[in-house]
Amino acid sequence: MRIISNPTRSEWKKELARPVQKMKEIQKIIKPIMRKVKRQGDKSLKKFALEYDHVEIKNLLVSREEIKAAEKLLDPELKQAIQKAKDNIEKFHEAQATPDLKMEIMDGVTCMRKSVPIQKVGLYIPGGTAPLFSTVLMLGVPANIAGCDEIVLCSPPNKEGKIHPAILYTADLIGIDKIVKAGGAQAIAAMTYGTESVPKVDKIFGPGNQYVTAAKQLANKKGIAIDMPAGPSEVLVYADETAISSFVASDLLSQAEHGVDSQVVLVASSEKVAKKALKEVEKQLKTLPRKEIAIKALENSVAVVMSNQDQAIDLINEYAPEHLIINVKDEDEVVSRIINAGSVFIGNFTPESAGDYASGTNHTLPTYGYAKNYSGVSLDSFVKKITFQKITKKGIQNLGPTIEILAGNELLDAHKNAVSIRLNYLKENN
Ligand code: HSO
Ligand code: ZN
Repeated sequence: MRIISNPTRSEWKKELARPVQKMKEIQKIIKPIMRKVKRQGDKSLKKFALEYDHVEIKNLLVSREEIKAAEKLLDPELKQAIQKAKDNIEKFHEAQATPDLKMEIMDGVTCMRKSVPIQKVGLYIPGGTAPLFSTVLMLGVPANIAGCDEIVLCSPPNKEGKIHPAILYTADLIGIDKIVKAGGAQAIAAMTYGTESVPKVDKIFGPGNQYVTAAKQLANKKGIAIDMPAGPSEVLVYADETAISSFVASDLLSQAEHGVDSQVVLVASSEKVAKKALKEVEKQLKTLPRKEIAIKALENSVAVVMSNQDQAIDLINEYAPEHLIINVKDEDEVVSRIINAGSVFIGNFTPESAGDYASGTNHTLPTYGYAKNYSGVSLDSFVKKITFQKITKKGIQNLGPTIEILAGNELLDAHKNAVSIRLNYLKENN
């Protein structure tokens, strides 16, 4: 991990550039996959499972027996931990419900707003090197609280044709009964177009590799909503001399182990703080089973010395990290000035892992600088907000003339007439 000292504003972009994503090229590869799934449905999903997952799948849907068998394979300790995490995530997401709104704006004119669940949602849970059953909680729990009618979960099968037991157990605990053995772009295509086994959904959620991300973007072009444009995981730690360097290092490594394309950034108040933390990174790295992945991620990573706090905050807001850890003396001041970040972790005893798993916040967050204009997944992501209005005779008499003037000045006479016709009717019938 390289160190740079007090870069000028014009250097920030270059120094903090994220690893390039070749979305256009990947989209070229996945377009034919999407097309095949659209035309051939389940048959193509089985063909792709053979080609990419190297396994013959007879039934794409996971059976009750498979779920029961998965449950038996899990330690009671893990089941308890999953339950605890679920409780906390439920608590925090239930509290996010917004009450329906009803307001008499002026005499006879009432406006209302109501949250309505998105009917069908699709959750994608990656397979690969880590079985992300925590993501099942992060997506499934709010989908349930929102009241979505149908929740379908797709995850790639392993070489034995199975989905990781903890993913199955967690999905079952939440009550998701449609679990599909399909991964990659083909799974996203299945949820986009629908197949014999997979329902077409209204919105697709979840992380994935570049192929999954590109497929979600194509799905979005076909009119399916997506949670957000996702990229590799990242964390920025802002540390001064009050930070405990071994903690800082552990947080940097916790994100670096996600994938070779992850990026971690340390913003340190002095060179001494940066060097101490990086020495710890080297030390802890040696002990990690996923050190090969972390080492590659650290090559994309940087420690930036920013001696001036105001400039450090500007740099953080410019980078817009997915996760921001604040380990500085003036934490309240810094927290109050953060305007671009997916999720913020405050103080020496708040590791990012808490939010990744069990504190209650959601870990599906905007990466790649999208924290500038996207929020992380929350209960809101699973609902639409519909507005309603009711205007009485008195109401249209009160508001009508204003609408007539506005419509007339926009040169939209039909709009104006929709009001005038009612006002005249009321004049004639009174
Ligand atoms: N840090 C990841 C989420 C995760 N970490 C799942 C562990 N498991 C993206 O926010
Ligand atoms: Zn993580």
